[in-house]
Amino acid sequence: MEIEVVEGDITEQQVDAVVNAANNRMRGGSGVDGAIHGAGGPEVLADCVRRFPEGLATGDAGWTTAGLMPARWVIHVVGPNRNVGQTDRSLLTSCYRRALEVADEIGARLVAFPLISAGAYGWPKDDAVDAALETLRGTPTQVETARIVAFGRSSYDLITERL
Ligand code: AR6
Repeated sequence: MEIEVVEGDITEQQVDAVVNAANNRMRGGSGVDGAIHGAGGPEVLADCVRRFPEGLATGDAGWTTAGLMPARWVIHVVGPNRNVGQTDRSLLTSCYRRALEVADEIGARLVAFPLISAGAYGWPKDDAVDAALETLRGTPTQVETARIVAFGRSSYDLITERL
């Protein structure tokens, strides 16, 4: 699998699936989650309610429609929230591994990822990048390209430096 980095907004990516940094309730939020629900429109939330009536566990992944976005699917993951003491790194790497498994289930070959847990959930950015890169590299998958979408120049520089 190829790993590429772009600077931009994940909702605008012309990919098969975009990964959402969601929360356990799976009913929207701020950051990437807010942007995805905003750009995808109400179909995304309706599909979340339909497919995830009980929400989603931390470290797990599941898909919905991408609604009005150029992508076909959203793969929602729930990263660990450092701000409430969820410091278990395997919950973060699990998000990337499970996202690739879900991508394989739906047949997505080009998948865009944000830096899971690196915003509201307070994971240190350099380790969030390392966790992403090592898990994307180490997980067998049919996904051909993982595109990490850096939100801003400093994130882009950090990711390319560690790639
Ligand atoms: N495109 C790409 N990356 C983005 C975008 C965007 N449009 N917007 C923000 N980022 P966060 P988390 C970057 O907070 O830490 C929500 O309320 C951002 O700069 O979106 O996993 C959810 O509902 C950061 O580097 O996700 C949850 O409650 C990274 O994406 C909670 O926040 C992740 O930031 C999840 O927190």
